Amino acid sequence: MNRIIPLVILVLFSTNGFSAASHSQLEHDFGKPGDADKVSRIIKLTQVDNMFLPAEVTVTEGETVRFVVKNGGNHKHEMLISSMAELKKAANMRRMYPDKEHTEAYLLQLEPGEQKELVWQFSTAGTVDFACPLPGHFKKMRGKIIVEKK
Ligand SMILES: [Cu+2]
Repeated sequence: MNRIIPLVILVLFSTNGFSAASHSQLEHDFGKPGDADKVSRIIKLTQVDNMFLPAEVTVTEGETVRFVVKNGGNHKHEMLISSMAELKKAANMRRMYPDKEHTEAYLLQLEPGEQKELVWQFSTAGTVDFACPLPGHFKKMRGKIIVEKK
């Protein structure tokens, strides 16, 4: 457990110096890819056209959760976890470069009917946003992850 703290500090400091970093190096102060063996909870989310159900979930600081996301709609959807500022950037990128590949660790891309999983560890208490950044979806298709203090 003790090894986690220096890692988090390292991530916090390293992201501060790279505010103009490339698209694949978005801020990670909301956490990091989690260890599947440490998952304490499964959170199921369903995507419809164009909403997340539920649109608000609560986790605890330090907790590793497995998101099981199902696209129950008739259109392609994504789920991207980040700050609202970064989500807006991502949505703009998709509008400007619709054919660009996106491979962030905290991104899921789902065809209609598809289900995918994302294991994530939330490092800091606060609020983390998520959204489908696809054009025409982004304004409505948003949600919040409340990270409660331990
Ligand atoms: Cu969508």
